[in-house]
Formats: sequence, C-alpha cells, structure tokens
Amino acid sequence: MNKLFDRGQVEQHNAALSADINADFEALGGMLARRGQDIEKLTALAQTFAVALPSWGVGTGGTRFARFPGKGEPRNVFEKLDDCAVIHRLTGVTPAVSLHFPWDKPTDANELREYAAKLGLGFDSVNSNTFQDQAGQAHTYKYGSLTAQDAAARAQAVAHNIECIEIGKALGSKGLTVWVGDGSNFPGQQNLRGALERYLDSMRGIYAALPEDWLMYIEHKLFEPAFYATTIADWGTSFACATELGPKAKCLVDLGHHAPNTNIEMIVARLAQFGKLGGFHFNDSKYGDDDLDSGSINPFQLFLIFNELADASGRDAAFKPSYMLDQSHNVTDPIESLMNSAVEVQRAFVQSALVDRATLAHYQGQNDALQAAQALKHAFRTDVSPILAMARLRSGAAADPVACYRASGYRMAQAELRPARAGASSSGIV
Ligand code: AOS
Ligand code: ZN
Ligand code: ZN
Ligand code: ZN
Repeated sequence: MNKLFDRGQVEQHNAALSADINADFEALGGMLARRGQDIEKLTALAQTFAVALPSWGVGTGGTRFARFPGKGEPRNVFEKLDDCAVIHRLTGVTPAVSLHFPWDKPTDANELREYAAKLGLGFDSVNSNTFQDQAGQAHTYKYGSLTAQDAAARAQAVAHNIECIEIGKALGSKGLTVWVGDGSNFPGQQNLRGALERYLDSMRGIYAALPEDWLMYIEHKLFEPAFYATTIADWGTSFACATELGPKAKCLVDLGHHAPNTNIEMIVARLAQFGKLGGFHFNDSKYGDDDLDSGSINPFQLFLIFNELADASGRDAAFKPSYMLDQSHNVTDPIESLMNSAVEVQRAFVQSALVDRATLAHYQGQNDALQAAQALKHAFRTDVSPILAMARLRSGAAADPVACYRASGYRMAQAELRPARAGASSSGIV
C-alpha cells in the first residue's frame, strides 16, 4: 500500500508548499519572539506529540438507525493497519494503533506485529468487548458482563479480558482499556451497590493477570446502552474503583462520556492531582457520546484540557497520560477525519505550551479574573498552524495531509481493491 505514499510523492507535495510555510513560520516566529517565546522550541515540542488511532475508526461508523458505508472500507485488521499507516505517514503523529477484540483478533499475533512494524506502526492499549454477544458465545451479556448476576457470564467476561491481555502481550501493547456498558434500564432492576461489588470482584480477577509493566484503564460513561443507571457512570466511580484495584489501575477520560456542560478540564485536574489520570479518548460532542471529530465543536474545551495537562506536566515531568482518538465517522472519509483530528489535538497541545504560566499565576494571585482569563485566551487565539506544518515538514510527513491524501487517489484505489460486500457492516458502535 505504501506505494501510493512513497517518498517522492510526499516530497513533491512538500516542495510545492514549503516556501509559503517558511514565510508563515518566520512571521509567526517574529511575533512569538516579541512575546518571549521561541518558535524553534515549540516546533521541537510539537514533533514529540503522538496520539494513538482506534482500529475501529478507519471504517465508516453509524448510528442505531443506519450505517451508510463508504468506499474502500478496510475489511480486516491488516487493511485497517494499512489505512492507519497512511494517517501516520501524512501527519507524523499517529505511530500506534489501539486494537479491539474480538473485532481485530489475529490468527497469528506475531504475523500482525511484524506487519505493523513494516508499516512503521506499533500497538497502543488493547480494548476488550463485553458489550455485545459474539456468535457461538456460551453466556449472554444481555444483562451485563463484569457485573452480571450470572456467575458464568461474569467468568466469561473476565476470561475474555485476560485473553485480551495475552494477545496484547504478544503484540507489544502495554495496557488494557475496559469499558463496559453494564447497568440497568429501570429503577429497581438492579441492586446498585451489588452491581458495583460484582464489577470490582471481576476487575480484581483481570487486574491479577496484568503484567508488571502494564496499566489498566477504566473508562467511564454516563449512559448508553444502560439508560437508567450505568455501573461505571462517572469519574468518581472510576476513581474509587481504580483506587480499590491498585496502582496499575487508572482512569480514562473519553470526552463524550459526560453530562452536557460538565467541566471536563476540572475532572482532568482532579484525576491528575491524585495520580489516577491514565489517558484519554479524544473526540468532540454536542449532545452525548457523539464521537465527532476532535476539535470540531468545542476547540476551547480541548485547549483547556491541555492547559491542565501542561500544568500537571510542570509539576511532574514523569506525568504522561496516554492519548488516543475514539471517533465515529459517518459522513466523512475516516482517514481524512482522523488526520484532521490528530492535528487538532496536537494543536491544543502546542497552544497549551504558549500559556505563560508565570503570568497566569500572577493574575490568579492578584484575583485578577479578567487578565487571568485573557492569559489563556491569548494562547488559544494564536494560530499555531505554521508550527504544526513545519513540524510535519521536519518529521517527513505532509505539509497539508488532507490535500496530499486527496491528490494521491488512495481512497479510489482502495475502492477497487476492497469491493463492498453485500450487507457489509462493521460494528458501527463507538
Ligand atoms: C464506548 O462508548 C466507548 O467510547 C469505548 O471506548 C468503546 O470501547 C469504543 O468506542 C469502541 O466501541
Ligand atoms: Zn471511548
Ligand atoms: Zn465517544
Ligand atoms: Zn464512547
């Protein structure tokens, strides 16, 4: 597949744009220098940024109503990796892929690992799936998985998670993300405390199977598919469970998994303060778990989250939560959406580095609310696009990833190579 993105093609694209990028970079560099900021340092910082790709994100998503397949969708895990490699080739910021089992279960983990390595990709944390039944499965998850009343269903869910760890070990992953849809749809349907006790009991079994250098990420979500009470609904429950389980258990924040208007950056600050912030599923949303492209609805919120992360890194250099995209692309080419989204998250990261923390602290100390807010806005309003483009040029990625991708004809070529299957559908659940 990489034939479409050989060196020559990207180099040609970059050559055509580099004079403009250099000019913009110089102009921004001059402006930042007057503010006491070094554009070279910021560009080097931008080049350190990485965010993992969700294997399920490269297929077209859907809703509970319908899924409208796109052209040339990947049909298996190898083709998903091919698409992820294109994203990394053109953005330079997505070197790892997060797999979801059993959707991506390899017949031969070594073969998959080698295939990924040849594409220049590694594997991020692996995800278990006990939110749907698989063909031939002995016990149903209709009434829950890790919290099910049925001990056999719980044992099956625990065993599946342990199997995910085993596959992940063979692939070189270092973490397991556990999101369960368990909960209830009616008041009285479940004993609320009993469900959480069963969850903890199941999670202890999974935790015991974690290798020394692995982390377990607990992903909470307010509602859906359980519409009355979700067992792991909020960061408080997630924090309590991670604390109960031990140091290898951390909390994962998916940006779409909160009640509307929740102050997510404050959750980030709290979890970081108590050493339990494990990582993120980046996306954007207007109403619920919309899984829209990162930065497409509320880029200021994304910036404020990164502002908290910059504060946390300033306090502890070892602080390094894991970053991943978790999105559903229903009306766009998933490769384009993922490229844009990775760049939007990188943008927020660089903008947060522009915040003059001493000035901010000064205004905070003076209770100068107006100027403190302006200190943040000043950074947020700065267009760092030339820094991002220069970082890509220097990393050998594409100056304008979407333009380069469109010019390549990759999607149309895949449409030929990967004809749609009748009734084709990927999960559509994200
Ligand atoms: C579900 O809403 C979550 O965001 C999970 O991260 C899930 O495992 C993933 O989106 C794939 O469905
Ligand atoms: Zn998620
Ligand atoms: Zn989501
Ligand atoms: Zn979600």
